[in-house]
Amino acid sequence: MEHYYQPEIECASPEQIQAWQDERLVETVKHVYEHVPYYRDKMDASGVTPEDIKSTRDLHKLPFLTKSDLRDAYPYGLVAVPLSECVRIQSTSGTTGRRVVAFYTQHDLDLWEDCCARAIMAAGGTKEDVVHVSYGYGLFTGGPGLNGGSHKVGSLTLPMSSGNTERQIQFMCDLGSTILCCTPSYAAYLAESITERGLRDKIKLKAGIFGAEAWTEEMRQDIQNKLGIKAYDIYGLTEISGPGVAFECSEQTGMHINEDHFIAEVIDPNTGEVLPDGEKGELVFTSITKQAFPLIRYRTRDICVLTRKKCSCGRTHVKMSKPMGRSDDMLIVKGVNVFPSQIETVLLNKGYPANYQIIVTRENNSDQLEVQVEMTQEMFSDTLGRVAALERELIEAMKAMLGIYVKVTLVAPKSITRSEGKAVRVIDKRNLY
Ligand code: DLL
Repeated sequence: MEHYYQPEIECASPEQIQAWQDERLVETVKHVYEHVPYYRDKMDASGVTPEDIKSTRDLHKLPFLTKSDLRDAYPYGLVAVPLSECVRIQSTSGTTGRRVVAFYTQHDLDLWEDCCARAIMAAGGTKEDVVHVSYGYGLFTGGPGLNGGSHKVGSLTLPMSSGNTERQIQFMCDLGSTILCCTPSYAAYLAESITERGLRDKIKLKAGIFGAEAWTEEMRQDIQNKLGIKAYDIYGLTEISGPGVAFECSEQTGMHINEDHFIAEVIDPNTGEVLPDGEKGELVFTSITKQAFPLIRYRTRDICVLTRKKCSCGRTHVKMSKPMGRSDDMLIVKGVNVFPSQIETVLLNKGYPANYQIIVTRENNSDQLEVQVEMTQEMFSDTLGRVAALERELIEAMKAMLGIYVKVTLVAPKSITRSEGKAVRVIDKRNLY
């Protein structure tokens, strides 16, 4: 139980991984064809039968599944076992359109928790650790996933959930939390609050496992410096189980995808063509060990690169880069593609904190992009009279990064609302017109 670093799986030879994937894919496709009418109809419509799928080399023959399929089949249309076999439902926040609900058998919960346990081990976690879980609990997968993983590692688990920053910090100090799990934006907020209270010396944190939203390398450095920890990335999505689909190891150069459970492809988002490793495109997952809610060729909308370079940690599973934003997060402003992560990079490189808000409006048929940027307290006391010059400097830096004019407004410390879960960075008012 306490050994969730599984070298025989995580460091398996490429041939072994391929053999697992071939066998499990064939079984999964047969299973969904027989048990999920929605899949059968989709495969029939594409003229592909389970017999056509003999190994992963045939994966490209299968149709893609998208979020709109999940919405069409809502709520039970993609469940592949009798409901009496399912023991849990989790769901996405559903900010746009209908919620996505995912189903789990006990076996599915076990494998999900195993994946999270691997992530905790890769961040240096052992049964000696106190794992402080500040992801939300409930329908969101963050809390339950890392909680289950921490139990499997045998660590002492603190199911804090999100919010109540005062109590978070008090427990962290009193109980000696060593590994913090939360969104990177909340970690930045906690770091800020700990520094302000002069409690940096009272905390025992050594590592953080941060994910569920895009964050930049600059933000990683900032959190690492402020909290004196190593900050590891973790990736996942409700549809494919939750956190732990991929996680970072000591090398901190991308996240190993648990290839014994998930097959990853990167495709051209416009043509659907499968791209070779090393090329940037949309990440597509096929789950090959799940019972209740197996998804085949699910388009995540996350843009990233896969690499198979040898990793110093010894793990052989393919690595995904940090998602460079979602294809549906990408803003098109005056015809130019803008990712919030590019704006964040400029700000952090210039020494601003990661507290900012992007506002897009349309005036006289022309898009306007404004970034409100919070100043630190020192900047605020220091820069009276120089604000306009600092804004101009940021406007220049944004122009160099994005190629367009961005209005920059420096705002007072603490004037931008902090997030306790996933940060809402963009307010696009164009839809309201
Ligand atoms: O965010 C699961 C999760 C919980 C992952 C805790 C990591 C930690 P959803 O709410 O379904 O699930 O959102 C999934 O969040 O498609 C990505 O766009 C984004 N995302 C998740 N992890 C990362 C990450 C959870 N490390 C969506 N970096 C995904 C960037 C991420 N984006």
